[in-house]
Amino acid sequence: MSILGTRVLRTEDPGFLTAGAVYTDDIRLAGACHVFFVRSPLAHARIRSVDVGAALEAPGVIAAFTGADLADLPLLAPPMPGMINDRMGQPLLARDVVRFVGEPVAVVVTEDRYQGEDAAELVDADYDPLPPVIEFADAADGDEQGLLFPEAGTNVAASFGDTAWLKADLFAGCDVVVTRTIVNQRVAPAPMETRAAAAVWGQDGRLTAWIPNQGAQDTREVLATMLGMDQASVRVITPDVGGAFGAKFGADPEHAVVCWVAGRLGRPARWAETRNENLVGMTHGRAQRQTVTIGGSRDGTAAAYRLEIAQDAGAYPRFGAFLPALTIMMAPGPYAFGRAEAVAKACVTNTTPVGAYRGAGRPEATAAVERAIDLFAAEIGMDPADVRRKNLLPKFTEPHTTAFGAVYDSGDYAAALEKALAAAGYAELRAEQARRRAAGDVVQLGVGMSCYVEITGPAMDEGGPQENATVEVHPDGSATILTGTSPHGQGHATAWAMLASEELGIDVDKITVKWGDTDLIPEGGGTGGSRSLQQGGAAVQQASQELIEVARQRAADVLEASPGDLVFDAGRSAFAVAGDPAAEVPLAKLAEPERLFVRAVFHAPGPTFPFGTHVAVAEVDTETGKAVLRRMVTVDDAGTVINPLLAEGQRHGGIAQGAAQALLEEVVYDADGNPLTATFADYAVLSPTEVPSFELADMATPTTYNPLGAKGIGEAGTIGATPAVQNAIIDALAHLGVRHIDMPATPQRVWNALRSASGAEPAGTARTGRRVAQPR
Ligand code: MCN
Repeated sequence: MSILGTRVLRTEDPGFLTAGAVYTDDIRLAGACHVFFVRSPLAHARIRSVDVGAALEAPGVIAAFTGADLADLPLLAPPMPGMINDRMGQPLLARDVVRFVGEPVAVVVTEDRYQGEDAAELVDADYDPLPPVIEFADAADGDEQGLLFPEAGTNVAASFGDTAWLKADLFAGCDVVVTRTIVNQRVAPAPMETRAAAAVWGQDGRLTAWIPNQGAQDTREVLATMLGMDQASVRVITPDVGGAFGAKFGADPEHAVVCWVAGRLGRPARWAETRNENLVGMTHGRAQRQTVTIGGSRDGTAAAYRLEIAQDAGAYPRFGAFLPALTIMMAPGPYAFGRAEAVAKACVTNTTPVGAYRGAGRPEATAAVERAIDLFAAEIGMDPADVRRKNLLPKFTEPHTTAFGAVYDSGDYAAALEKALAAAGYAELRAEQARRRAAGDVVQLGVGMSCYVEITGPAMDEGGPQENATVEVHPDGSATILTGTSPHGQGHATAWAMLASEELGIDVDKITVKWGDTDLIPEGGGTGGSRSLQQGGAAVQQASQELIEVARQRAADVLEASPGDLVFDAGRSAFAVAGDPAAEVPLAKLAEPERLFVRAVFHAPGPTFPFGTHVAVAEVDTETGKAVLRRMVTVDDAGTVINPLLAEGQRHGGIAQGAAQALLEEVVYDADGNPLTATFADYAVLSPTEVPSFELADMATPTTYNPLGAKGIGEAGTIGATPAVQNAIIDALAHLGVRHIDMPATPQRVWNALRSASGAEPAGTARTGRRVAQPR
């Protein structure tokens, strides 16, 4: 019986639950010093001087360095050169100007960790404040508000199309046209494990760095570039990683500084940031302002759709400046709009740089189009489910190319919608809603849905999506897998062992999976974009199958038979001669005297496009504005599922994070660029008490792009859940005239939306989650 598709328990967990994990901060290096960063308290200022003299006298201080000490090192270059303004690189420690609160300005290096924070207080940095540019609109208007990089002559980090290209007649012939600007707010990835590094230089001049990351090979490349080194002189090791959510891809300036300090002082160096540093120093996500326009006829046909994106890239362009490219690619989502267009501009502002956060660009696309569909439905007075039914692309089994150049591999969007609506009991929910509306209940019911299609496994490099794996069988009957992916909670050790076990007939618990050491595995694409199973898992399967063929030759010699006459019995993990089962040799025996291993590279024809529908049920208290998520029903079609337990875990985590954006989470700055959400007391991370148990319905439309039939599942939750929850909250108040509420739907925002809809003045402005006063 096949092990694939079964609920094998995570082999990672017994270790995590007993011996414990080994995170970067657990790496003990004899004689290590500790690095503490002095960070800018101002959002935008010219540095007059940084005096570390007093800090050097403090107890335990070994050294202190400023940007001047690192002046020879290259800047952290923006990604995607040519596409993103390359005159906006970040110095590893600020040199002349600081551009966001939290930007590293200096380091103090101490014998014990606790001494660093105290000594940092004694660093005397003198600044001349510059006008901060906090709002995107001000940034786009660079000349008047000021430029972050005067030498660049603009605050625009990247443009994707031009508003001049927008067609004047896009909505010609539409009976109804609705337009609205909506905010996809800035959020913090907030992994449980903050950023960290440990570094040591060998006698041979080679650097070894332990860094929590999503792909050691990419981290090595970025680190080597920042340090001006050859990649061959850098070894990156990935310890256990306590969550990453897109924000640990590559390396940050701090990681490079820790390595540099270790080299300069000739002794190992360690660093682990505080939660406060993490909330201001690690890249944030989302941060788009979107203007959607949708037009169509009163029968529910949406003929045309336009999306205009303003992307806040933060102080230094990172992956965030590129996010709109993915948003634009997925702009029309699963819909068959006759006409659609999208443009974007990414600008730098004096805020924390924006990077990838679970979904990276695709949740923003889904949020925009799903709000647009609901706005259109509300305008024509039609059930939002019916509007979706009318406009979804019909089922297709051959690849479908969109106007934005995406090639959707396979899809059946209407089936996902119907399945989710049936599982939710849609008709009953609407009946209950009608009852409460008629009764004028204080607590109203809302049903929100979102249909999505996303892209997983996009290739960022030339040569198309690919990944490598090495599978080795040992004489004792065990096996080892080396993978170029880099799990940090996704369960690859379990899934990759299942894939090899299926081919080799070796028990899962006898298979060890290794990743994240660039000396052991020099190449690899890491884990992001939900690429791992469809590319890395497919490589494991391919290597295992090729290993059986190598072993077949050896078995033929042992059994003195022709390879073609041999049958591999995976149940017994042995080769036998066809028709003579007594003549057999176990696979493990063929692993000596010569090692038995195969390295395979799997090339995919393209990325895959998972899809689904989320239905959220929310209750909203019309007196207090408090919204509570009551039910979350989802269909997430990721093709063939290898391990439902792992896939469901991914869905749960993603749905929770997606719902959190709709309900609570928001990074907030004041007008001077001071972060107001720099602790967990202020940044409202979701807890289990704010979400119901999730109801997951199954659907699997295999892809032909890999032999597993698998698409990605890692980000489905954050893509589908956010607009479903937002739509549900708005739907609860639709009969009272509410058409839109920006995220997060805090009580104050909801209450103000109700007041505006009834013609009353809104009270105050709600900018943050838990800190806003409850209306009385
Ligand atoms: N899987 C499956 N069948 C499928 C698809 C996936 O059984 N059809 C299983 C895979 O075997 C794997 C897991 O589900 O164990 C996720 O696989 P995949 O969809 O390929 O995604 P990745 O492993 O590439 O994970 C990346 C994705 C991203 S981009 C972010 S961000 C993210 C996420 O996964 N960050 C996470 N999930 C996270 N989970 C945790 N715990 N922590 C994070 O930081």
